[in-house]
Amino acid sequence: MRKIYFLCLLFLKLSVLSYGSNGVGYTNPVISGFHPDPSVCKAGDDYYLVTSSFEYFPGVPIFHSKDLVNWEQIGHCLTRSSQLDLNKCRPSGGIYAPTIRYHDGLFYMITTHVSRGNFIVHTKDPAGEWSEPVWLKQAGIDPSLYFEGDKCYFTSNPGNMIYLSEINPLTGEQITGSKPIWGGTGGRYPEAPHIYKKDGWYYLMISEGGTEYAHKVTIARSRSIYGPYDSNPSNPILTHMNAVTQSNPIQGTGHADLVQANDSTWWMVCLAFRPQSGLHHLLGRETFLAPVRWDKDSWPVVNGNGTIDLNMNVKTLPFQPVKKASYKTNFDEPKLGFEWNYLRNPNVNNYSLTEKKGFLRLKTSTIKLDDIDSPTLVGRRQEHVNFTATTSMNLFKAQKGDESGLTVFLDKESHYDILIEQSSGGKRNLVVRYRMGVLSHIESKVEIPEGEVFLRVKGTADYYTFSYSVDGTTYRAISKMNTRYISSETAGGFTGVFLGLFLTSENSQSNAYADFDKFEYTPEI
Ligand code: 6LW
Repeated sequence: MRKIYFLCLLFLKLSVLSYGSNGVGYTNPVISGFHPDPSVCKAGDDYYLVTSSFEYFPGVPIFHSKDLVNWEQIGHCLTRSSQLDLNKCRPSGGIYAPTIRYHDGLFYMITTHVSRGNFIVHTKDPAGEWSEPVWLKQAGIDPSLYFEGDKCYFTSNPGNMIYLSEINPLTGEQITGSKPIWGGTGGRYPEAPHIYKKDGWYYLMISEGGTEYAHKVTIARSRSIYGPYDSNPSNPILTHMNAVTQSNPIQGTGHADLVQANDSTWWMVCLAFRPQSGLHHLLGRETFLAPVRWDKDSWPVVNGNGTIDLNMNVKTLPFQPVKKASYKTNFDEPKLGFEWNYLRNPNVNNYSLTEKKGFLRLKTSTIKLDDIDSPTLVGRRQEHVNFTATTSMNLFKAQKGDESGLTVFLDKESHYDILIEQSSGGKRNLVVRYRMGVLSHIESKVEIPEGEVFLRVKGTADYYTFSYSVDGTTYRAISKMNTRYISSETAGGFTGVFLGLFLTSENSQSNAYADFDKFEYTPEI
């Protein structure tokens, strides 16, 4: 009896430890690394969040949480080429700004393929497969859905106004004409519209100012969904464009979505970036969280004063920890984790986890990292400013012109590579190479013996340092490059840095393959 009593006590204690009742304070960003344009919805006790994926495949990562702070990726909404065709997709083209909503037992995800238009997919199981897309007539980016009764309203921004129409979300049919409803408060690029209803008001929240330093969130309301919408006299409700936040490590706050939690508190998710090395950011735009209250005139107030911080000293929902994506893999699982992505639609025959157990085998193609195509490349996001990533690999059946290694990749014109290159006479070189715009530069080249080699990149705010080892213990640093040249400010675009494993060949007859034994990403927080 005594034993049972103690076991019960222990169980109770463990439950309290892992499902902490405190829930006070959290750290922003809540999803780090390139995860922009967050949208969130609630289904029962569960919260789901999606972000943009541009030219990467699968498309639209989806996360689950019970407390809005701790998020676990549970899959992607667009996993099949029939849903997402990224053929010849330019860097930062492809999938922009998804919205997720839950209505009547179904999850809907609406997004833009920037070269094709807006579409919706739906599912009963957000961690499972989503439907084939239905395409919509109304143009403009940043589509959103608002459900009321049996009606579904669709907003997007064709031009400098937010437009509204009624649609059938299962067929894509547009039921009413597109009506302009609000143009914001005068900031450029009025976008990211979402409609919510509270206490008889329709609230239309948008972003303005562009995704850089002038980014802001504004809101208007109306008694009718079609307007006229009156602007909140206290707009913007979130921005870091003013003097008060000029030293804040978070900048560019905008593109937000609201959700009301189970305990009736309101929360906002938004994107922002964290400048490093002067005013350069590397991790793309990330997902942040802020509490929202409603003031006496029924307007939302974000985190007390319309700004957010890295350390948020606010009461949260009770924490429920989640399984975090692994930072280390020995490639002995049957599948790669959701954190691994391809560039455009991959040729799946070029990737295998089964041909040699415990290894990721890459097979060659003549498509280069610099092509608008899908090279043999699989990577994961750089999620921390300070990190070390190490992989061990070997190259087989290689001929002159075959090369394989680790790339620090922003886009086809902005990447730093550490690789093994096969040269003539059966020789092998370890090379560090930079691609910056039209410039391509070989920084180091050293001859190395055949066999396994360990490649390492260490990132800090200012530099990526490249080193290698032939025994896995002693590393030789051979090159150091500024982070800023592959930052969003220098290179442009909407994405963030990926760490990718690749293999390419000059020769279409090459049968080369590379076996990667492990990939270890160690954040330094
Ligand atoms: C997105 C727009 C934006 O469509 O950037 O910052 C665009 N906001 O809303 C691409 O992420």
